[in-house]
Amino acid sequence: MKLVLSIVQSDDAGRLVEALTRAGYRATTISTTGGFLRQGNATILIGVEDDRVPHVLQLVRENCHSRHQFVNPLPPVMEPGEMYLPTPVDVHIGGATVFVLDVAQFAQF
Ligand code: 2BA
Repeated sequence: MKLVLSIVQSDDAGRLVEALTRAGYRATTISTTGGFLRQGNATILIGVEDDRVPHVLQLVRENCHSRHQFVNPLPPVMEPGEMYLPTPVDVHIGGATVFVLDVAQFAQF
């Protein structure tokens, strides 16, 4: 058994979980925050048999889309009287960041 851990953008999470559930998979969504942008995203945990992993990854690929976002970089340390004009930076956010982990044991009580 594998645990597919997918970090996706919040806007895609609902559609992905719906597609997974419709296809008969079980999923858990955790609200998470990206370390770089400090913005909300979603981490979706999907426990599946090994041979189902390619199909789960296909559903993730189909339902999660990359986007561009402009962010203001952190201001530098300034001397009194200096002025800082922030220039927004274009950040490309991937559709999904996926980790596939081996499951040592699965139990439900
Ligand atoms: P964030 O950490 O908020 O990163 C959002 C996007 O910012 C990243 O998109 C990447 O394009 C950019 N970025 C991140 N760190 C950067 C840096 N040091 N310099 C320049 N640009 C940077 P993605 O790579 O698609 O990542 C989307 C989200 O997936 C991340 O949100 C984070 O929550 C998660 N993630 C990505 N790689 C990860 C990893 N190796 N381990 C754990 N979580 C990861």
